[in-house]
Amino acid sequence: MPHNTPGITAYIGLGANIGDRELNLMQALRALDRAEGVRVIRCSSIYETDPVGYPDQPVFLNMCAAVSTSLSPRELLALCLDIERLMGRTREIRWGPRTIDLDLLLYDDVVLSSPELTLPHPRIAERLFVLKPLMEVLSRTDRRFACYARAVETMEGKDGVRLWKQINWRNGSGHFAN
Ligand code: GSY
Repeated sequence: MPHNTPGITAYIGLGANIGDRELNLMQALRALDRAEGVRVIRCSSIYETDPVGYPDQPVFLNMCAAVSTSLSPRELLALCLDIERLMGRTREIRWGPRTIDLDLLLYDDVVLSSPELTLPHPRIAERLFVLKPLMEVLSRTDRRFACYARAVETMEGKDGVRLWKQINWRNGSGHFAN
């Protein structure tokens, strides 16, 4: 997608808890940014987070990216699944460890519920490991901003989500600077 093409803004949550977790996140971001019809426009900090759902597994690194896209929600979901597959993600245990996880959290104002995709992602407001990084990149004009900010406030003080590293995504260049 050319850099000046206006696109829909979507938000993707990334997580990894196997192998070189930071490298996995960076590779997934680059794969998103290089894909036809997608540009990464903002990246959150990286958080180290205790596992939720299946506690007996390594701690995660989680972050969130805002992307501008000309893909449809289903095309963007398919891209996320392709990147997971290419990066060797397997799904042996439902809530289990993974080299990379890409969750389509929000796609513009779209609300939909189908067997393969629900938007907004149904568990955003219950998961501090999603909300904390999301609030760093979510547009302040987004109509859900205040609601998610309140959800973070109610969960603040709970352990399990620690700032790990700040990164600086140079818009469109695909490079990071610290
Ligand atoms: O839904 C994403 C995969 N996942 C995670 C995660 O990314 N981070 C943490 N902390 N716990 C998780 N449990 C699952 S499932």
